[in-house]
Amino acid sequence: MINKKVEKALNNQVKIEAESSQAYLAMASWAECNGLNGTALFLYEHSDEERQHMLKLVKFINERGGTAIIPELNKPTTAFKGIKDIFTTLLSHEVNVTKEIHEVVDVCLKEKDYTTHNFMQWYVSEQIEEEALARSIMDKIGLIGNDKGGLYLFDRDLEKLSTVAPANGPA
Ligand code: OFO
Repeated sequence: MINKKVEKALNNQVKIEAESSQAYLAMASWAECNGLNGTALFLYEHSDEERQHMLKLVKFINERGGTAIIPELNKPTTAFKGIKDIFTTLLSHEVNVTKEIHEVVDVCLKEKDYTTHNFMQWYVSEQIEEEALARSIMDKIGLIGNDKGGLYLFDRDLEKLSTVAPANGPA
């Protein structure tokens, strides 16, 4: 049977991942409505990834004899000033998620739950990648400044970064 404190920490993380998915979905929709189709595609895909992160936790909790709680979610921000605003929000969100992941790892260690600790290492690595990606996008945005042509190219670049073909729409 899964340790109760670990179960609680994992369920808290379920909510965080679900809220990440909603936050990026709101950003994707905003980008789509504002003619930034590459950015929208990238963010729709990112939203799907966060849902996968959530599902992985739900299944793990249940498989370990715990009960996953499907939570009520806070409403995400839906209005943005532009891509800089979006990706600044995204980066600070990811930094915060990393802190939360580390909290879960901390509970695992305190409770000597090495199985969950091992499971959580996937999330630790994933956060390194997500933060690095968000920082590299912020660097590009810094280079663009107010250049409209640069924004066009940036949007196209993000489309290329997405694995889903634009013609098919997000999976
Ligand atoms: Fe789930 O990795 Fe971002 O938040």
